Amino acid sequence: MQNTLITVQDLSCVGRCSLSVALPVLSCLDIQCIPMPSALLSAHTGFTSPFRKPLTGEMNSIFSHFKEVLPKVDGLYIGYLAEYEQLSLMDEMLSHYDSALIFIDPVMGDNGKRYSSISERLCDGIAKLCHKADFIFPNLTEAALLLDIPYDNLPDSDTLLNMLSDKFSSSVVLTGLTDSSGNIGAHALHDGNTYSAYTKMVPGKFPGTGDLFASVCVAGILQGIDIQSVLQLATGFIYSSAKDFSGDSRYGLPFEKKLNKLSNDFLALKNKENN
Ligand code: PXL
Repeated sequence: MQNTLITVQDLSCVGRCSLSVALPVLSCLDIQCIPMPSALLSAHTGFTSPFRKPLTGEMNSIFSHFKEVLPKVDGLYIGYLAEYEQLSLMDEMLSHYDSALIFIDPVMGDNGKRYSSISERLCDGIAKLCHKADFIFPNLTEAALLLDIPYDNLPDSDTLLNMLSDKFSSSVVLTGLTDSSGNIGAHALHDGNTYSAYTKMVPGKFPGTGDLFASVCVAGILQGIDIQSVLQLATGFIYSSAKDFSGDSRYGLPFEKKLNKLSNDFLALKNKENN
């Protein structure tokens, strides 16, 4: 049976991130993906002065109707939230869909800094929400914010994974890590086991990479693929999308041509899991 998932994130029209990447990736990995837009932006906030409208009132109306037309979902994937007032609705949704697997990507910042559009109050609220997650997907900046420790003095990744997992009683996928050879990848802690996957680093900062990564992981985990394979699938997909990139990195990774291979690789993993 096909899995159904609600994802709560912004719709940023220009610059591949959030719903613009979650919808195609989750769909191509056989999830019925139901979007709940948390904000409408002309472009993500890496561009100068985007139009930005939080959709808090609209989200409440959408959820009222979801309660009629969508009695059950298999997963809830919460990403970028636009304002503090959206948190009480997230609590309500988590209580309502109490059998769903809960994935939270605590989108709060990058490169050691909080995003300017994410207030300190919203950050604290997102951290509180993470206590209700089954899986969280922080990058190093978000790990520092979640643990309230300085970004410049972070412990090693295994210690960080344990601190996050202990604090939030959840599985953790820590993204944007580099190893001693300059490769980039992710570590995970799930059911007491650790996992990691790395690929060659492609120089440049590509907004939306964390959203692409989390979307592949969410699809894989929800469908019972083992965590090691999920991390390898996600890092491989990102690398293949990034390796031939040229141009303005604010527009994000050109992942579109790689969806076909992603889908085929995923099917092979699913078949292996079922045999
Ligand atoms: O990819 C994270 C993200 C999501 N949504 C918006 C953003 C960003 C990062 O800058 O600006 C609107």
